[in-house]
Amino acid sequence: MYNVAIQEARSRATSAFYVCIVTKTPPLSTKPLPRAIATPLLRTIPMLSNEAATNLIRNFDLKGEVIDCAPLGNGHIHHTWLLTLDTADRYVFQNINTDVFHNLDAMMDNMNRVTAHINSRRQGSRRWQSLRPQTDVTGAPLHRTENEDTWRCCAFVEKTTCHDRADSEGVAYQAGRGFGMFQADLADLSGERLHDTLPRFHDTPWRFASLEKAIAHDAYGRCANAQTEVDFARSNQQFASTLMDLHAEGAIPERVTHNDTKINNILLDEETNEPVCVVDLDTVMPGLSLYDFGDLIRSAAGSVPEDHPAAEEMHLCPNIYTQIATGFLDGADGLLLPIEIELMPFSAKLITLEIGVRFLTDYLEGDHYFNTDHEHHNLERCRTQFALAASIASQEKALQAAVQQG
Ligand code: GN1
Ligand code: MG
Repeated sequence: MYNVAIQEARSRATSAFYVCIVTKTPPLSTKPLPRAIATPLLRTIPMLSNEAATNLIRNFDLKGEVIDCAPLGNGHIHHTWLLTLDTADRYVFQNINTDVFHNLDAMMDNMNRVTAHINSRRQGSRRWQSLRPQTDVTGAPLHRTENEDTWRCCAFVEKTTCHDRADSEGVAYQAGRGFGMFQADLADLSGERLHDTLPRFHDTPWRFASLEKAIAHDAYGRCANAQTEVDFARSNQQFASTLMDLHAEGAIPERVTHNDTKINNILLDEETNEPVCVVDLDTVMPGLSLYDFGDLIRSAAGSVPEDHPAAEEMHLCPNIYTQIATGFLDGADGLLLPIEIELMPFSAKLITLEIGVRFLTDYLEGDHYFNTDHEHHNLERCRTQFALAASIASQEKALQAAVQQG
């Protein structure tokens, strides 16, 4: 009975998805976009004045004066700065997006437990470590300013780099290995189950249901721009629940996972590319390993960036896929079950589809969730994601074979 369920799910996950995504979906649109009829929210990176930066370091009780303050990274949710002090110490300050994260205590509780656990295992001269969150002058893990901004501070991890995509096979392997190590390290985290900081975060069927609501409301009159993408999403909806069903049937375990494993969320040693530290820990919570693996492929192994305006140039780079998968399995060190290993290519296309659906939903809802910097930014992102999902689907069998042979 159990095995039959797994077999059915496997065939749903592989051949059925494959057939549908490759042959039944309409071609992805490349036509130019008209202007929207309502004006949605366009958010730009706010400035951080010298005075505000100085107040921040005082409130986190850091010694010295700020000599440089620069925006850091490409996150879509928080705004992040790197502050350099005249002591030569550098700190990362993040202005937390409290529209997205409501339960800040839960978020910081998870983060403190996870970072302490990984740091407690640090051995000898190995650089592998976790973030070191600083408390503010009152001992609180976040600092709230007079104008209600919420800030977090961590020491910058020196002599590291991060990559927006895997620009070499070596980087791909090491990024995969680092995220695998992260899961392996957390496999024996003791104590209560971590908080669900963003409930239903990787509930793919719920993401599809949210898209349907956005289509029904069409509050910004944008649906007409996105009919091809809406059709594409709908034609792949039946596969959305595959991983969740397997989990519900007991075939895939819940673990402590990162849930936002973009390749730029891992810092690699600037000389050797060895993994050093996984960052952006707000979404660390109970989850499925395959969503972490899949999201790493989505962000790292595409031929062009997520924001690339010409979606037809997006495809999966199979050599990068193979390196990431090999690294992930090496880092996870036997943690993954055979069924999880088999579903690795499927998870990559599923999460790519899921994130595409989220971009499309946000586009239809007027760009209230992801930071955007031009009018059709979220639709462009959706198009690259759907093109990537289709490309993964077309290579799925070969990807499976490559990792199993390797
Ligand atoms: C967001 O903020 P950032 O870039 O780390 C989002 C992820 C998406 C990603 C798409 C909390 O991550 O889920 O995959 O954008 N994070 C949240 O690039 O929603
Ligand atoms: Mg993030």
